[in-house]
Amino acid sequence: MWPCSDSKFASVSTSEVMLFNRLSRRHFARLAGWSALGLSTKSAEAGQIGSSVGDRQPNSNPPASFPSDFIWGTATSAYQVEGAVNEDGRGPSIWDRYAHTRGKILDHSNADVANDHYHRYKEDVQLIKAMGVKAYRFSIAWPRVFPEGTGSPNPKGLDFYNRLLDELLANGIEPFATLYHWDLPQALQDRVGGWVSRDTSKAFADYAGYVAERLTDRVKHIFTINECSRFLYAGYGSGLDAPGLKLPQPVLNQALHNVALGHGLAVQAVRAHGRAGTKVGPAENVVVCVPAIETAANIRAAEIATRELNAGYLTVMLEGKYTDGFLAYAGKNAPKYTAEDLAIISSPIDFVGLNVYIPNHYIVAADNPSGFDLVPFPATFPHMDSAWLKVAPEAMYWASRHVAKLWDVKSIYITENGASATDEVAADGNIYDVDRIMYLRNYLTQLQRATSEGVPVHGYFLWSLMDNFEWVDGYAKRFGLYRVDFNTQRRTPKLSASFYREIIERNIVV
Ligand code: PNW
Repeated sequence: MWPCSDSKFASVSTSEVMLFNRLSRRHFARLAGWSALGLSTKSAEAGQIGSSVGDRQPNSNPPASFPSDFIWGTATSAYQVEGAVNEDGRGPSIWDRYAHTRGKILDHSNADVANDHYHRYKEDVQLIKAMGVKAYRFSIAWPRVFPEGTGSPNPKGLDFYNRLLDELLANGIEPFATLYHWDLPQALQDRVGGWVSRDTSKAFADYAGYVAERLTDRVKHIFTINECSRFLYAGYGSGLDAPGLKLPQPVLNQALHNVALGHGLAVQAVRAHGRAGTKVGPAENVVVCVPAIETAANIRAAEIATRELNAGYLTVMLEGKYTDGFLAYAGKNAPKYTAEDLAIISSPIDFVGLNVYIPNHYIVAADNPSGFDLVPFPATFPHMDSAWLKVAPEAMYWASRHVAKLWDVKSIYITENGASATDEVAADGNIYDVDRIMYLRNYLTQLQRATSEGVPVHGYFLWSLMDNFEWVDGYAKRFGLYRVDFNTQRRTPKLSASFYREIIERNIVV
């Protein structure tokens, strides 16, 4: 940990001096990055001290790298950043309706304007480039492309993504597109009940095929659906997210099946209509099961738990069947389906995208029929600015390792990881989000642990490029590498933007 081999014998005061120097050196090393990102350097210069103690590199062993072809990315989604909800023929989505319903959004906001990314995308591409980020995961708004959900396409809506793609590629940034990030056309909700009907699964496939045919000359990686489990349970079960329904369990389970079916049909549509070689897969918020203590028995129990607790999503997509545990638990409320449905749902995919933020459960082995127990979370478990966002870096390691091992997955992308923080603006105008940096540093260390063991994680998308509309939290929770002033639309890089830039440049955790 300390720079010198004899450091463990050093007095506390010497250690403190060394640490101060080390921080100071790193601070200055970052200056190039800061100015490139437009950050103020005045306060940093004022902190300079002269000493030879800190001239050594912090670590005499070469730091552990990520694979040389590792893809460093960042992510957003259409409804959260685009704004321009009434422009160029876009139809309304369930989130427009929901955000405009009194009392649904914490700060009474909506995403009519959001980050105005629809008009400022060129500026935003430069924000990506300034960090040296190599790939950008964005989502396509279904209601821009098919304002009614089905029927006549709206070429002007698709044109926005043509412009965005051209701008990304002109700047050397690889586009990764998500087809569904929760903004269902309101017309489909009104006409058929949204995901309660398999008509929506079929409509999704038609939209997927239409997009694939027109964009896969430039987009080589497509994610079907973002976080099936989250939007389904929150939107149709608890009623917390759009469309705000609290459906009975059998209907909810059928909707769950329809979402998985929609994923499979979309995979097939991308294969049928996209250019040869287009890669496609889901972006799922895998239920992360962490062994409470890393014993062989607990690790095995956590694997069993992972398979069972993801039964409706990743497990059925990757195995082509619902687990016995899932069917027994659902009982008479289980979804109705055919063998053909299961074959569609498990259509071969090219990679698995994982959104990893939290440990959903700590697991211990148990002498019971399931083979595992869930350990309760103590009230003191630390979290970031969102109450749900528990800080447990090892979730990153276990999520990717379990998925690779359980289903022999050959390619994984971490499609989201990031943190909300309060992001106060300091007197010098900078945002010193060292709490977000702490979160990221530790999660990335665990990701490096995974890649160094051969877990095939090929890329990482940091959520998010910039602060944006955080669903029911409105603009009250900030996840960005860039701060956004939603009154002026000014974007300001946070310290974490410099941190990420440094990581990408050196391909190690810094
Ligand atoms: C993801 N949880 O949502 C979404 O894909 C993003 O659109 C969103 O902005 C981001 O994470 C941050 O919230 C999640 O409760 C929402 O575990 C909630 C949870 C996980 C992901």
